[in-house]
Amino acid sequence: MTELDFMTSPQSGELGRFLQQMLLIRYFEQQVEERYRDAEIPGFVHVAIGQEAVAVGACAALAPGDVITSTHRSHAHTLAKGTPARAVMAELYGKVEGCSRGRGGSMHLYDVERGNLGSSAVVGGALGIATGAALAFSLRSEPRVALAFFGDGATASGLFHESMNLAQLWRLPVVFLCENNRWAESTPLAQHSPIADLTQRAQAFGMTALEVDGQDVEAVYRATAEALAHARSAAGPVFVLAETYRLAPHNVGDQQEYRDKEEYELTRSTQDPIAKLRERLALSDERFAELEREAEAAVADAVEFARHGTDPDPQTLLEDVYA
Ligand SMILES: Cc1ncc(C[n+]2csc(CCOP(=O)(O)OP(=O)(O)O)c2C)c(N)n1
Ligand SMILES: [Mg+2]
Repeated sequence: MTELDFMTSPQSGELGRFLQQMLLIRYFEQQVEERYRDAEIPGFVHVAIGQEAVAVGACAALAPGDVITSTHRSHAHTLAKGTPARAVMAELYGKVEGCSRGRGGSMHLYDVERGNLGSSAVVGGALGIATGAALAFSLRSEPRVALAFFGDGATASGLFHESMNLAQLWRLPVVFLCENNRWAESTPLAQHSPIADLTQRAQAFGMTALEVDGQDVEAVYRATAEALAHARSAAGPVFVLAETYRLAPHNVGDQQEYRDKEEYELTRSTQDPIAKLRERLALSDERFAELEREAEAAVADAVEFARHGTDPDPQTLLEDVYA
């Protein structure tokens, strides 16, 4: 693994903002779980509870003009990239006011204006889109970077290897950010990857790799900033391996029969990125409760907005269909 110096730090006050964003995402996802169980939200829903620090730290490091792509577990990335909670919730409810105009749902969140080129339900499916965007930036000599979020399971997909290969060959400005929660649905890392150290995936292409504690939002911010600077300077793509934890079932409804219950409870009580940041900031109980109430209120507002949204007109069904 190539070491890069972590020189960039968030400015003072930023960590407090990170905490607010992480709390918003946590309350949003908990509410989504409940609304889904009450059959208000259709389709499949995957929450990123436990992985909030990766989304928030990485998106905070992006410059205006940079873009992201996401996965089936995309609410946190989309909120962290700046899409309002109302627009994300309305999308989950299938409403016209949603960020994908109600046509996508949970696994297809788009917000091109805010630099979100979309999430894909196909594991690894958006990696080619991020790489293609980076190729466009490179050909136009624009100082922009594309950042692709994906999971450890996606590193076994063909598109991952094709994207890594071309990105390195052509020195494209792309950051491949792997959220290693060591699970692909019910399959543990040891059963889907022949190597335990996923930075070796990058080494195979001669690509710079960084490893970071994905439960530490500041560390994620600094590592991503370093990776972005490297990619932006035309030095080539960077693979960032964020070690994280899925503190929730794979999708809402998954009973997690495959997971050791004691180990799961221990991980939940020791690896919560919000609890870690709260401790780091030494917030009083009153201040933390105030932040929780703010997040709760913003999510309640988003749910009410989504419930009163507009159902798409069936007449528009074929609009935006290209193939
Ligand atoms: C090409 C493809 N194969 C299988 C699936 C079914 N599937 C959905 S999520 C998932 C696991 C993905 O694991 P990972 O990439 O580590 O992401 P995580 O769920 O851990 O966030 C699988 C196999 C799919 N959606 N697409
Ligand atoms: Mg995974």
